[in-house]
Amino acid sequence: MKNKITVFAIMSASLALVATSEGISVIDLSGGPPAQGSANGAYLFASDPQPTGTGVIDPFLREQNKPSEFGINTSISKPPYDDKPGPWTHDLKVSSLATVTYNSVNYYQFSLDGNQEMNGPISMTTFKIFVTGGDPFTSDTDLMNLVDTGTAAFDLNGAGAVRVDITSQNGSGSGDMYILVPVSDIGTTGNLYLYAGFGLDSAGGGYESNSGFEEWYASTSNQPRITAPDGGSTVALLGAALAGMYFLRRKIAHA
Ligand SMILES: [Ca+2]
Ligand SMILES: [Ca+2]
Repeated sequence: MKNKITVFAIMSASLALVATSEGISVIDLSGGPPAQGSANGAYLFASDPQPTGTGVIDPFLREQNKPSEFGINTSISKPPYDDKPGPWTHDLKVSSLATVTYNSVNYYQFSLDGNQEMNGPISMTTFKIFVTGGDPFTSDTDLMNLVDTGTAAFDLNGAGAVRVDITSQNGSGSGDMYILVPVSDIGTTGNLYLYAGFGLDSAGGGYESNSGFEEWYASTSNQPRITAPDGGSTVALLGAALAGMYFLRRKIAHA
């Protein structure tokens, strides 16, 4: 038991990941950089808002509601959930995405620009990516059916419930948080649908959504890529911690 606590302490020191009593892991990025975390193969980083000119970034999903909100990117004129229709909520081809290499692994990068009252925090409780072949959906019913019954190519909660607390800054910028999702999970072709939800977690913890819309954009061939900070030491620390847990589990299993 003592070893277990030690390993957990190492993990806590390297990543902003804390297990709550309800079994929900909390990645706390609400303090801004250099906070970071990891869940189910993805890496999440707090980022500083860096003002960019109109047209430099190309959002593909805007969603807004309170006290919780869900959105999915689509070019359907009357999109479902809490999507904000318009040119900044639209279909997205996987092939348009640029890859970001982090610790020798290729990822796709999705950035979030949150807008909350008083620049307050917001909690992300759902982050799923679906990939479909053929033409993009033109029916909101079909799209919601995908969310309800489809198998996600990537699900941040796929290895256990996760809540991500994120700071928000006013105005458009390069975002308050970005997430790196393994290319190996998504593939290189098809239509990409990001289904993202914000608000309190299932145990009532975290921060509600409010005020202005949350906005997502992806790193594409003509979009800025953000360099992941601390590209090595933290992940190496995590690797050491995970290796420690692995050997600890083996030790327990063989005891
Ligand atoms: Ca913001
Ligand atoms: Ca908001």
